[in-house]
Amino acid sequence: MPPPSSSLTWGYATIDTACPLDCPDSCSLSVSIETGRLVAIDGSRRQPATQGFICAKVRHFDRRVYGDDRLRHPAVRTGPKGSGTFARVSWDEALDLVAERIRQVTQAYGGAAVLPFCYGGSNGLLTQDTRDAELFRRLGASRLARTVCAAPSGAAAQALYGKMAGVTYLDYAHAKLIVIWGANPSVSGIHLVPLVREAQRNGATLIVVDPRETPLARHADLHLALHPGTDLPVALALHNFLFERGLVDEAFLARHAKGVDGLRARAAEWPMDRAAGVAGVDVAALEQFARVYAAASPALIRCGWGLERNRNGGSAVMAVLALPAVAGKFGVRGGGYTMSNSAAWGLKSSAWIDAEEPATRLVNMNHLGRALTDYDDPPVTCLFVYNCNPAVTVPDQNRVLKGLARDDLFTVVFDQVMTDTARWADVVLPATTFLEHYDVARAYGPISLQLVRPVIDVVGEARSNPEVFRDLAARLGVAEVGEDEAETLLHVTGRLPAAVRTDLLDSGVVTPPHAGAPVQFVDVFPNTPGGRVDLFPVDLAVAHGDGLYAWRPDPASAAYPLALISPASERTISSTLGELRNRLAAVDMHPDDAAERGLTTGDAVRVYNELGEVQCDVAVTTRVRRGTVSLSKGLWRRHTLNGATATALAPDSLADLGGGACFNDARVQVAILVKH
Ligand SMILES: Nc1nc2c(c(=O)[nH]1)N[C@H]1C(S)=C(S)[C@@H](COP(=O)(O)OP(=O)(O)OC[C@H]3O[C@@H](n4cnc5c(=O)[nH]c(N)nc54)[C@H](O)[C@@H]3O)O[C@H]1N2
Ligand SMILES: Nc1nc2c(c(=O)[nH]1)N[C@H]1C(S)=C(S)[C@@H](COP(=O)(O)OP(=O)(O)OC[C@H]3O[C@@H](n4cnc5c(=O)[nH]c(N)nc54)[C@H](O)[C@@H]3O)O[C@H]1N2
Ligand SMILES: [Mo]
Repeated sequence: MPPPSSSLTWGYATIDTACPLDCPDSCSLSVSIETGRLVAIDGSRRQPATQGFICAKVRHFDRRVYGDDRLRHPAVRTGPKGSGTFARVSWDEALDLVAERIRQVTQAYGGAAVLPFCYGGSNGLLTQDTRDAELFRRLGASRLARTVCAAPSGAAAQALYGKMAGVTYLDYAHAKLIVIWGANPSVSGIHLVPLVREAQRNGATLIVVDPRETPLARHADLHLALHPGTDLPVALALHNFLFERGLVDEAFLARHAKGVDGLRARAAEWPMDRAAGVAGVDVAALEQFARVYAAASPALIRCGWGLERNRNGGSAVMAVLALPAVAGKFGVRGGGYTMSNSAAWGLKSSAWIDAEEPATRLVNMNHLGRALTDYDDPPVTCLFVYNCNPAVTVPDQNRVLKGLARDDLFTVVFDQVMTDTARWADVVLPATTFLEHYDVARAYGPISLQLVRPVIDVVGEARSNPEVFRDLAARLGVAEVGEDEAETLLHVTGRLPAAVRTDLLDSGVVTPPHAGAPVQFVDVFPNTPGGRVDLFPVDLAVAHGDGLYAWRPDPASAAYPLALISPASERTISSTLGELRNRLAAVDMHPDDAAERGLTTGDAVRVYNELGEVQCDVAVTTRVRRGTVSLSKGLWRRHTLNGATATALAPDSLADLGGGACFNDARVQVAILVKH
């Protein structure tokens, strides 16, 4: 076990730890401290993919840790809901109050009236699904379907391959063709970028499929700037091309796949010209893509999350991930696909959550607004938010805010900073950051587990998640008193395979037996029943009736003709670190769309639809395709003129698979507000 930070509160030291934030890379960090205070953070080489460098966000993490918005002590609301006025209280007072209210709510309505709400604050194994899950399960609280991200792609990857491990970053150098499909690693996983560029220098072809001209699209041999939500027809047209031209790896399919005919039949509906027409791309470019993909080996697809966030998202990801099977791209280093590698360890939190999951109501987190304003039997009367900032990150913001404004709703927000959600709380609890607590960081790009440890003195009275949930459980009489988070670390790691645990605690990092770089269909195989790729999983539940790989047309209307997408920004991770951003947000718009509306860069505009309106600046740029506008995800309410963010325009409809969010199905109109 590493020493606790208290032994380091004086003098200067450099300590190894890792970043557990919601990003594929999960960097290994070298942190310099002086007298318990953070001096500098940089990347190390302990986890090979980090290659000694990290993003600017985490390099400047001191601005969050010691910033003005940091929560330093518990507080209770003193003004009207949402006014953001709070008075300091002690932890005992705060937790007694929370326990008392939870007791009242569960007595009046039953446990299901309590809704725990958490998602992406940390990808660590300790900050979610440990003591929190035990508490809420024992209370019989409503369950949360965590669907705001990766639900459609997760369902697709599970059904096809049983979430088989994918190609890891360092193997990108071996590829002769790299397809970056709906991902923007220049922002969302920066360690992939130099490896893609290196492969290009070694002669690899680069294809980018994205409605925006991302930094890698500018360096690509082919940029397919398709209309948002049209990946499914494009991928099916590629399959159809392979099937029709006899470019299919029949031997591989016979040995390793099932459901080929189902996929082939759906693909046959998409000749090149039909798919190109729907996607708004050049037929010749699409054909070139098909030819290049069929011919190249090793050929690699990095599938991101941009293509899942719409009504066709699950089928789109399935069709994309099915390509290497149909075209026979597996079995060589640098060939195959990368999606999320978080399942590569086969870890299940059920191994360490010591409480049965109750059969209570399952609330889809994309329906938070509905749950707060519409659900009864029982009504949601206590909302407990942690690791999440739903006031700005889940669909249908206006409905969410309406719910948070309910006077009869008791809201607890447990966070590191005064988020937009915390402002609506009745009780605010201060959380530690990953520099102040233990965690286990699990990468989902590379394959690694790393130990996260407290390296600086805790700021103010902040406490870790396991500590607070255990304390609350004790106050509510559903657990023993007095466990701290180091004990939770031992508890969770004690349920890991022995070799993994030893490596993790001794060296701080562990990569799997296949050295963290599996060759698909050589070192790893589908974890599906029968061990085969299932190209047409018949019992996969698809929303919307017409089944798997069925395309649903664009939701645009004459009133709302523009597709609004909200991709990741380099300044925040979802909304995390948004408190440090000061500039007004701008919506990106193509020059032709801007000219039609008489708009120029710097004008203030209204971006609106039937759900809401965002008032912000416009930036006129050819980096977004015509008919598409783009406004970053993760903005805070202070970043727009009217306090609304892209989620105010996002419908709470669900994707075809996994109950996923449809952020990119927002269709909008844009009009002038104030001329520059
Ligand atoms: N700096 C930073 N890093 C992050 C995050 C962050 O917010 N900031 N978020 C983290 C999280 S939570 C996640 S899930 C990952 C996401 O990682 P990515 O998947 O790389 O990020 P996204 O921004 O969701 O989408 C990537 C690209 O998809 C494009 N796109 C949008 N709609 C479509 C479409 O219909 N089809 C296609 N082909 N492309 C489309 C967007 O223009 C964007 O360039 O990144 C993680 N890393
Ligand atoms: N418009 C639009 N919105 C989107 C998306 C989109 O494409 N478009 N994509 C979405 C995606 S990909 C995702 S993943 C979601 C993420 O949405 P959220 O789950 O809301 O994630 P964050 O915005 O990062 O907020 C996480 C919060 O957890 C807090 N936190 C971090 N660590 C801890 C801890 O140890 N303890 C406690 N108690 N709190 C902690 C952070 O301070 C932060 O305020 O957003 C979604 N929102
Ligand atoms: Mo995400």
